[in-house]
Amino acid sequence: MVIVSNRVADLRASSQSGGLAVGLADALKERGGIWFGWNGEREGVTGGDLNIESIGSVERIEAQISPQDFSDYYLGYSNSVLWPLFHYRLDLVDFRPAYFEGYQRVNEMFARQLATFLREDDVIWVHDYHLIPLASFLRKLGCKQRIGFFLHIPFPPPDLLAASPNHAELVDGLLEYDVVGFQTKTDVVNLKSYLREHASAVQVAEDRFSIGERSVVVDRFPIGIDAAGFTALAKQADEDVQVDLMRRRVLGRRQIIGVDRLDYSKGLPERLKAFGKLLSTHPEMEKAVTFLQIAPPTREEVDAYSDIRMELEGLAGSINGQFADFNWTPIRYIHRPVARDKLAPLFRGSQVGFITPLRDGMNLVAKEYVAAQNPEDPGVLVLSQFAGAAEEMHDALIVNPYDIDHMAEQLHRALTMPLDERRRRHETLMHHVTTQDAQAWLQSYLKTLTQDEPEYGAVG
Ligand code: ADQ
Repeated sequence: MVIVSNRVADLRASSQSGGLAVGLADALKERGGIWFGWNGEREGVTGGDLNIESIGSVERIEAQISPQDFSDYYLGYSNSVLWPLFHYRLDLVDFRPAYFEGYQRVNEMFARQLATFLREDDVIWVHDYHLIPLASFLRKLGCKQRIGFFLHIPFPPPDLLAASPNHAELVDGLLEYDVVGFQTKTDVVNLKSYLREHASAVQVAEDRFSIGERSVVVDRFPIGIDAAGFTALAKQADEDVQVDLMRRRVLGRRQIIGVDRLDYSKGLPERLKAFGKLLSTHPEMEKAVTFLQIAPPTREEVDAYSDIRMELEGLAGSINGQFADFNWTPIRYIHRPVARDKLAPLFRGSQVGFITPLRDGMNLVAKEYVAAQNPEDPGVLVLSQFAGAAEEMHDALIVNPYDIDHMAEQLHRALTMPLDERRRRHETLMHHVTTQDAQAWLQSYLKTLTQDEPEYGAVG
């Protein structure tokens, strides 16, 4: 098995630390193989030496990229074109020919470097938007192996995609895979409609298109978490988390929690405004509830990310300025990453999980919040209708993240929800999170990827 992703996971991390990368790493260790990706440094040399490390039956291979590649491939095409475009934010897209050239250049280089390690019977699984054209470059080098792609972020509707000057090349790149996996039905429908309108692919079955001699499966594989592992983690609170919980219990104060990478797709300003609205429309909530938002900065070299950081700091400051008292700060806004073993008990000790992205592939935090709850006295998940997770988590309070007033009302509803309703909702959500977990995702994707291609005649 060969996994390719922009960054290579730490294969020595204990499975205790959880997370998606660990699930994939375990699957790789079981089968033996390679994990290939960029080493994360920006000062390398294009085509420079690979860093190869053997860990048991797995080889961890890291490639270098130059400062120019970092700017064009990583900051440029991946994070200033594809990320905003795929999150429906055309207003933030920065198309530049040099970015696309850099994207192609790095993908071609990765393909050349990886090809020398491949064996005939390998199965290759490529992850995420940084690497869409990888299969097409591998095919040009004569690779006939089964190659699958999984997109962790949303896939936009044809009209939006067509706004990108390189849309045809991107989709042609996808069609070089044997399996193209998405998080949601909406993403699948979006690619299928694009293929019907713009491409020469012919639909030969519900989930399969043929292109010349070959065919590609287009399907959804909703990603999950290691639910059992996260529940266990949530039950072991460190002393500092326990003290925080006790303090709130004594003061009779409840907590709303949000945890995200600081990203404009996560709907953070709208979320802070909704909390401010809750305080102004329900004055009895003053001093009775605190909003803890953890959002460490990412991709700070991209302008849109420093803009969102400034906007949030301003908003948190102004809401705190309006409502805070000497013994109560309404919003606690943390910029630093918090370790998973602290996050999990913090989720368990928070009465509302407030997860309201404007657009999100899945959103694993929503699933982690559910897994962390005490089933006897669970908190309530308030979830954006535009998170992939909302497609199945119907028992969350589903909100429109652009509608501040409605979000404030749903926060109030969550904070005042009777115990039996909380339990009933949590039970259904928990059933979903534990059955559709990371293992189920992995197995269903790999099953599809390793299946032989059936013979199909074109429909019609
Ligand atoms: P992300 O955009 O990173 O992932 P998400 O799925 O919510 O979004 O989070 C991934 C992981 O990072 C979670 O395990 C979470 O606990 C952790 N995390 C997030 N914020 C954190 C913080 N402030 N401190 C510590 N840990 C934090 C992309 C897509 C998602 C998709 C995932 C997986 O954007 O839509 O669900 O990939 O496919």
